[in-house]
Amino acid sequence: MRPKILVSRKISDLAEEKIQKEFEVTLNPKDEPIPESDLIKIVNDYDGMISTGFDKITENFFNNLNGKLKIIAQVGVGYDNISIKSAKEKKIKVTNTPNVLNEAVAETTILLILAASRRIGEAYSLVKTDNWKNQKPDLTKFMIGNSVTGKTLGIIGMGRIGRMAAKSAKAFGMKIVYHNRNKLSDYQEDGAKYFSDIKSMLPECDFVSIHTPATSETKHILNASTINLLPKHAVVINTSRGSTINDDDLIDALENKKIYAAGLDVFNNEPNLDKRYLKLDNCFVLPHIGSATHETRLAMSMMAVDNIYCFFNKKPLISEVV
Ligand code: 8YV
Repeated sequence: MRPKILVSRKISDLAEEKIQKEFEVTLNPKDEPIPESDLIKIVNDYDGMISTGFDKITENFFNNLNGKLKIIAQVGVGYDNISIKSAKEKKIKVTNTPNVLNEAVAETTILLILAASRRIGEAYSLVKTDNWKNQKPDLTKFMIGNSVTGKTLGIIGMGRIGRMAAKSAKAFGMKIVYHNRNKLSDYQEDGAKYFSDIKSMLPECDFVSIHTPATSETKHILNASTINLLPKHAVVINTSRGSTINDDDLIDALENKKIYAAGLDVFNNEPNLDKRYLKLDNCFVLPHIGSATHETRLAMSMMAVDNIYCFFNKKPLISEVV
């Protein structure tokens, strides 16, 4: 009998075709997240599951398993939606999809840097609402933003995505400084300046971009006491997870012009983000699309399928979390 696999959300067509060749597969044609209570009820029929960041795979989920499920292959590099502690206890494999999304997330980081510093949200809505014609284009005031070229970008979390963002930012002549748990090798640093203490780095940043996973250590890494160390012209960028930012503190800094702007792709409590962000002209927002390119989502979907394939064919996993 072929192992039974549950795919919790729509994944790329080619990946769906591939997995159906090897396994008995239940797809989710509706492409709506399966509520946690329903997931718990149905998952016990399956040997493996392909999950996404939208699924809540909590301690409760693991406590209700009957021993059939052996592997959860997440489509995503982050896995903060999964209780890894419970997966370990129940000896369930968890895999993720690192590397293949580095470029796409770095592109989104650059997009946010440019959009926030050049006031693209305001400029775009002016044209789209047909209000451009009502403006007096004063050469020193009309949609004037801040240049990016030659500025200093502080990276919090210099992993694979952080390093790719640094590499892309260098195309604009940006200088890179970074804070990370450990100092990187000279090769990986590639000229970036290391700060073991985030508080010493922040005053030097024209831009600061978060690239850490969501953990208890990185929760609210940007809060009133760290944001207050940024220069007044600083721009905050986040493509990692909303939990790294204290919303009250960032919104206060943006409302009271303690910093210049923010560009955010991720939020606490997505998609029900704090509505105060929507009222701020100096906050450019996106709906968590960091990895959303055809090429990247295909590569992520394929990697999850390949992890399932390797597991059931007793081959080494491509990217094992636990
Ligand atoms: C995914 C992400 O879109 O990879 C991640 O960690 O945040 C995104 O690329 C999301 O997790 C859907 O699974």
